[in-house]
Amino acid sequence: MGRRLTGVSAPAWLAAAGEGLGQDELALATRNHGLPLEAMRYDVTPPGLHYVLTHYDIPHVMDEAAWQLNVSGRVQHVLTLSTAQLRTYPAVTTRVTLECAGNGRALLSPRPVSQPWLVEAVGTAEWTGVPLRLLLDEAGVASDAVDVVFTGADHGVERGVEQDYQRSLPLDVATCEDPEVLVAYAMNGAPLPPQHGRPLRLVVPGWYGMAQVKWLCGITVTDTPFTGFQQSVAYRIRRESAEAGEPVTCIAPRALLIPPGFPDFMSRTRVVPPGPVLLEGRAWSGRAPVTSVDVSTDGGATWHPAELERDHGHRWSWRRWSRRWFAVPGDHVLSARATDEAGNTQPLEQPWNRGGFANNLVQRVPVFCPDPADTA
Ligand SMILES: Nc1nc2c(c(=O)[nH]1)N[C@H]1C(S)=C(S)[C@@H](COP(=O)(O)O)O[C@H]1N2
Ligand SMILES: [Mo]
Repeated sequence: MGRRLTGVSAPAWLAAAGEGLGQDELALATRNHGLPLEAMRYDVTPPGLHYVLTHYDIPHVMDEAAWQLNVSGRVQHVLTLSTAQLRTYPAVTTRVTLECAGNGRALLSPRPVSQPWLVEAVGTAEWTGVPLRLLLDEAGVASDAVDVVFTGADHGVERGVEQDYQRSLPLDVATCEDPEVLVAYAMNGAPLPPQHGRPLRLVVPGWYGMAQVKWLCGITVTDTPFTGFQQSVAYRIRRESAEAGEPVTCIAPRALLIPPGFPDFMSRTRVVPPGPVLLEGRAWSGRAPVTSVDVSTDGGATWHPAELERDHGHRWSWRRWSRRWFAVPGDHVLSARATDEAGNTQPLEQPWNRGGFANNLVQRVPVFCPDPADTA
């Protein structure tokens, strides 16, 4: 792991009961924006509306032609590839929904102090690149290999540890054919934007965001499990800080509503005129295909099945769901709940861990339906 820099060391901590967001959380929130939920109307998120999360700084890549990707470690031949060389390999395009593992964190109590996501750390893009398996085949992975470590060109300090952003995948995930892990150079048919990893990033369908290493410059095959900061300190599910914890891996099921009606500027409460309303949204799971979505319009007291659109061949993308509702004057709380083929579903009570990871508590959308008789 990296050098200790005690001068800027800060432990991970939890906000005290009732403590508002601090300026440190605000600084992260202004850098790392979420998906405006109304943009879930698009099957593929338009550029600029996809959520963004960057731990350190976005690297300034002046000359894409000079970028090099090194494949090394427990391999027979070290590869050094330019972005132009990568474009000569067979290209694969996959529509993938990415979600940050910390999505939902700011709604937890007590609140883990970090990037304060509500529920909007999600987006869907068409990623084009080279299957990682082809590069590993060409390099010739040694028989004692266990992990593949991915290094980004960004550098920073986290909890007192100076480091490059690094994450690993087990060899079987890295060399899988379905889903194929991609070394991607295009997003929605265009070169990667700077904030999404220009010029190269990893795309691991079904896994939470931390695995999708941006500004990818190194791939190292190792014969021992990788124990870097983002693997063994961050991104672990723990209730107590002393626990080793379980690693964060694939995305738990979640359904979100496209906000109905129109919003109040400050509270974001939705105003919905009385009458028929089409409730609709998106649902996804990285663990198994979503099999059903249920909707509640009474704060979770009763649930009714929604119509779930087919995946149209895009297993790793969110899917549209909808259900008709007849809004009557008064206050309502709307929710949607996804269940996948493996029986994973969304909890109605908050699941809690110190990092606020893999938190898929059902969304609650307060709605006010005005009485037409009350016009002043
Ligand atoms: N090099 C690098 N890769 C990274 C990160 C980072 O800080 N540095 N953040 C990760 C996290 S936590 C998330 S959620 C996703 C976000 O990807 P996006 O910004 O393209 O949506 O990138 C991942 N890849
Ligand atoms: Mo993330």
